[in-house]
Amino acid sequence: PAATVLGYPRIGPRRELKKAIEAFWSGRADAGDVERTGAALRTRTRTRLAELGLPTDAPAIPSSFSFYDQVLDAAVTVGALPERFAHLAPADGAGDPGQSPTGLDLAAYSVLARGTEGLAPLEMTKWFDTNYHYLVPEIGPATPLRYADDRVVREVAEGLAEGVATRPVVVGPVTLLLLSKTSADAPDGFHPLDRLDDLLPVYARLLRELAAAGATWVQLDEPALVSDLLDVPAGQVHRALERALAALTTDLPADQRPCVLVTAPYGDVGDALGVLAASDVDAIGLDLVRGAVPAGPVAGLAGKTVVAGVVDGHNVWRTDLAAALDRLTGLREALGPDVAVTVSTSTSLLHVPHDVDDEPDLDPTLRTWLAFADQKVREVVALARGLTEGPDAVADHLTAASVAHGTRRTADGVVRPQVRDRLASLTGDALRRSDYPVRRAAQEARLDLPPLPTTTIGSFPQTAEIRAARAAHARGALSTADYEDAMRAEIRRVVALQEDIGLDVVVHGEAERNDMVQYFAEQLTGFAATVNGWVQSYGSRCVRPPILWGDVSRPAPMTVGWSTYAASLTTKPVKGMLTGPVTILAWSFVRDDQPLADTARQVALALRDEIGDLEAAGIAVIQVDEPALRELLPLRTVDHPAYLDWSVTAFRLATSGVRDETQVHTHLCYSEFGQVIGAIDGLDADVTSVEAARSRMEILVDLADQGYPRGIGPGVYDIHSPRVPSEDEITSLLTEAVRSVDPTLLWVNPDCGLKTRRYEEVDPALRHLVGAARTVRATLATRV
Ligand code: THG
Ligand code: ZN
Repeated sequence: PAATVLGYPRIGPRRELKKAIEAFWSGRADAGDVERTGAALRTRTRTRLAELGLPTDAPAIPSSFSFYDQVLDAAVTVGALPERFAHLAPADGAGDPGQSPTGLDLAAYSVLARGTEGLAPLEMTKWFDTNYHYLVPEIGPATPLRYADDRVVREVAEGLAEGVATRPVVVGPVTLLLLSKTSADAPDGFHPLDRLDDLLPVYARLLRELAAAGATWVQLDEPALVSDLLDVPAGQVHRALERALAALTTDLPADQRPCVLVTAPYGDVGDALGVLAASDVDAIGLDLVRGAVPAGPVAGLAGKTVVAGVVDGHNVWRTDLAAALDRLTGLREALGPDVAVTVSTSTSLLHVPHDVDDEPDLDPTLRTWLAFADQKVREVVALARGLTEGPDAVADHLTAASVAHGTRRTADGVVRPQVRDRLASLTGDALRRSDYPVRRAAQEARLDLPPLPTTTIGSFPQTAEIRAARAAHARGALSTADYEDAMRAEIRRVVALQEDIGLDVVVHGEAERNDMVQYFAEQLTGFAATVNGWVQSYGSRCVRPPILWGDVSRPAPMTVGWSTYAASLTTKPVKGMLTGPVTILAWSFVRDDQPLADTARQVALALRDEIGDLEAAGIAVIQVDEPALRELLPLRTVDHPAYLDWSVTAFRLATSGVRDETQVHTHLCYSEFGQVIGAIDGLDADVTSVEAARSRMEILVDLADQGYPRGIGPGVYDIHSPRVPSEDEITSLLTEAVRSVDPTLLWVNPDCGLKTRRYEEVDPALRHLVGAARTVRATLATRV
């Protein structure tokens, strides 16, 4: 076909899938209800994509549904159940040749994703540089690999029965293995990629089954090709890719397999393009938003199709269609007449909301600058027509897009001279505080904390009452005064609880925050909020990223009232809580008309103002969270120095305006710190808390090895699990910690915010944490 998209949102325009599956988990619905909701959403997707202009007789419409996650689905399709879940596998001989395996039922599938009492779920981690999270398959030498679930095949048949030829989308074999972790029982030196030769026959079988069901194309997503961050050298990845593609194309009779499209979304395909071109695949999907258009002919491409991802699947801006058409024409010329070009999105549309026209409250001008999933489908259709019939055939589309881009360049608020002038007038001094020893002495004198001070990361449980009050306020059923009263009552409760538990540095608990980015976006200029703009973050959980469209400034204080109210209730230091510039960018749809670094500096300056006001109001400890510092790390190592430079600069710009005696904390989530450990030092925060409970404090060894000189709070309570750690357990973690870190630099805290936990867990866990700190403190005293 001339146009396609690599994938479409699965959650539904009103989060129908989320509601259905959560109803199933809570026992309010049965699996049949969820299956019916899934089927209805798939029908809607096919119909909608056809209405938007994708043909129904060519495989332009992707079949990219999932109840939870596409990586989990691929693992389930190939039967890769970790040993601890083996009892969930259907024992009916499924997977025998000729028999169609029915795979896991929804309950078993949910157990892999969510675990049960005593059975840990698959780990979850970031999907490339997005705010989507996938489940990490576990593969060892003995993990079963067999064709075990025909759901993808049934969905092809389902489409055909409704008259729509779809292109099933499956995570490719190389990416599946590269994203898997080695199962715990594997011998040293084993890597999941060692199982490639066992996996390929399973994919080959899947391809044969798809062909038999009527699929003429299949899409294998291989985003691992664009990343240097996976632990296998590129040469080895390319050899694996060669073998995989040979097994799935060359070695299969053409009448027994669909045509194969291999995609490389999220970045520049780099040298892997040569491997793809030299193989017998039928089509190659390139991300031309992040990656470059090949400069000239590529050996081996003749006779193949390049699926040109010129429409950004990962952001919400309307495409400059004339510019995109120029790139497409350039691509066609570079590749020559023997290579077909299909117009597409750079990535799946999973990362954007469904439909701009479903946003009643958006500013009408801003709306014309945007394209959500449905609008992007129309864009690829128009571009495809422009490419085949010439620009005149789509002149209206090109004009409308360029008019929108024109108004965007000059609209009020896109450029705010005051913001630009202030940034331009800053000098290097704005990024520097006094030397740490000087600050440390001033802070110790002011705060007078015991050794191993205890604190939390900031948020306390968001109870049903808090959510209900926020919802009532949003729909006008609760006045602002009453809402604020309710929040103050919550703060009183949370502060009293912390005093009772004996925490040394207390927080106000963040009851008033819906989300750690949305809350700030609502109060800064340059951001817009959506009503229905939900995007899947993991499983049934969604976020509504704000749209950062203009220059950012802070009209009024955002958090000072809540923090000072908390401070008025206690004699202990209260920690002010802010979200850092990198995280605000990472979890928003960010303007694409200037470098991220410039946008980050604007956000940083607004935060600097807030921090100044908190300090002036007497708040002595201020935490600026950067949980997404690792998330925005570029997938290519050559891009790391520039990223680490601007991200660290933004954080320092936000935090360096305070006096010596004001203590700046930061918090970073997610365990793989290797690549950002230098940045942690560069942030120059007085205290850094990190996730460490699950990795037994490994990061402390790394930080100690590089002589990290400032305060560090390794999380000693894993808040991602409902389990309450015992006091002994925390004591043992802390005892380990004081061995690798100077105890005078050590803080004691959970490893992340508590908002997703319940008080029944948090209350005892924090008491154990304080008890453990006291125990280890006593051993330090006797040692001195
Ligand atoms: N905020 C944003 N992005 C994030 C996180 C966040 N990305 C990483 C991590 N945290 C993802 N975790 C979550 C955890 C919970 C939810 C979403 C992402 C969640 N969402 C509610 C839901 O789907 O029901 C909706 C929340 C709401 O009502 O606003 O629970 O913290 N931006
Ligand atoms: Zn965290």
